[in-house]
Amino acid sequence: MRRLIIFLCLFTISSAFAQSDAKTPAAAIDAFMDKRFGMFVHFGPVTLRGTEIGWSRNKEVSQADYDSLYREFNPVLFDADKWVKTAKDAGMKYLVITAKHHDGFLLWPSAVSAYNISRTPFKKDMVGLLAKACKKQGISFCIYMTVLDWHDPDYPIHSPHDSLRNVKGSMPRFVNTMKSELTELITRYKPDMLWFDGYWEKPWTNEFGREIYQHIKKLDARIVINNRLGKESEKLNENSVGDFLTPEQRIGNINMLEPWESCITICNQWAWKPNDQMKSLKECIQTLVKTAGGNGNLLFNVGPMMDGRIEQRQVDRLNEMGSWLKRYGQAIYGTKGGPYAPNDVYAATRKGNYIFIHVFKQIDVLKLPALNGTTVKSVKVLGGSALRFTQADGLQVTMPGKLPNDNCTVIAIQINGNAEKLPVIKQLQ
Ligand code: FHN
Repeated sequence: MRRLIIFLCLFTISSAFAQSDAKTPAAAIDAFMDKRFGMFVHFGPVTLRGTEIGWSRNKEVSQADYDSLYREFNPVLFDADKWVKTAKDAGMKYLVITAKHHDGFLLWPSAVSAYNISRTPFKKDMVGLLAKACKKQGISFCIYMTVLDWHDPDYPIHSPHDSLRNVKGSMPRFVNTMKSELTELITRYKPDMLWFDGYWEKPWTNEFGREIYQHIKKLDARIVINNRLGKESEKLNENSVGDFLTPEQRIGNINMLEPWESCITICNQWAWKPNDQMKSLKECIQTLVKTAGGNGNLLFNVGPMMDGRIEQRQVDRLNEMGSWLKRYGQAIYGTKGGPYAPNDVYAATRKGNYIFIHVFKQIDVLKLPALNGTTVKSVKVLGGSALRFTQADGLQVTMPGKLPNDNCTVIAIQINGNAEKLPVIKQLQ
């Protein structure tokens, strides 16, 4: 028995070190925030209908039809290496896969719950293949897991759309199942981050959230966890559970104190939708820049098609973002937001003794509020030529006649001190 306890302790410690280079949970959160840009993937049998994952069950798609889609689910063109390469080429540093969404279907061969990918014609362990591909290509592997499950009879809501909202269930049994599924995911696939969702429904409580949080931290103390295990969604405090805030489909406000990540779709729907409207390159780049300018990360969502491929137009758009990041990425990765809050003309990031101004529009003179006690030593287009500037009553920079990049051009301002210590200035241009 003594040997078993020693082994289990050593296993837990080694598995924690194996999962992240970070030495402490706080360092793991800092490392996560330095990544700035990740790929969100919403995928499952619902792609056979092209409707929204989870939400279209018992609505656009009958419950019986939706729950039998797994029998046809066979994304034969799924290639984990290609998904991960698409993320990498886009300049994304982490990938989050919906291993279990509200419809309860598991994208891994679980021994805990039978409603899983091993029972489909596809059969393969999609979560495992993505974990392996991420490790091979140096992308951080992360998992999305819902805390509500409209398919599980133990969960007391079987459909958000009708009277099946308060039926007999057993939350203690449901939470135990969730713990067992999480143990499988953590011990098999060693995710760096867990992205929970579904906290808003009545059966879920902060107490369940804290129970799950502790369960995860016992298995791997360095796993970063979002704030959706708890009911408090707007701030990190004694009523919240998790390590970072998660504004959704919007760019979060500048926040230098609490880690945060905006999750936003490249199209409109989270899961694949035929002919869905896709965001322009300008909107994609400026969304990323304004998020980083607010000191946050952007988790940008794609919904792969039923055959397992990500639509080429989405791959191409992400590639264009990657090209922009190849030129200006040093002004995004590992930076802090500010000191100027994002506005319609520019956003700002900073690192060491540099302030990066991400300019969205063609202007003659860039006017920046004074940074008390700071002297500007040089100003240039990042990767380009020096620019003339004056420092009377703030900073005025004479901009190039034509911006090198119409979507967003970065100006690098070298100062005489540490830019990361400057207070945030919320004054608009
Ligand atoms: O209901 C989900 C939705 O399907 C999607 O997964 C988003 C992603 O953050 N979260 C929930 C809506 O708030």
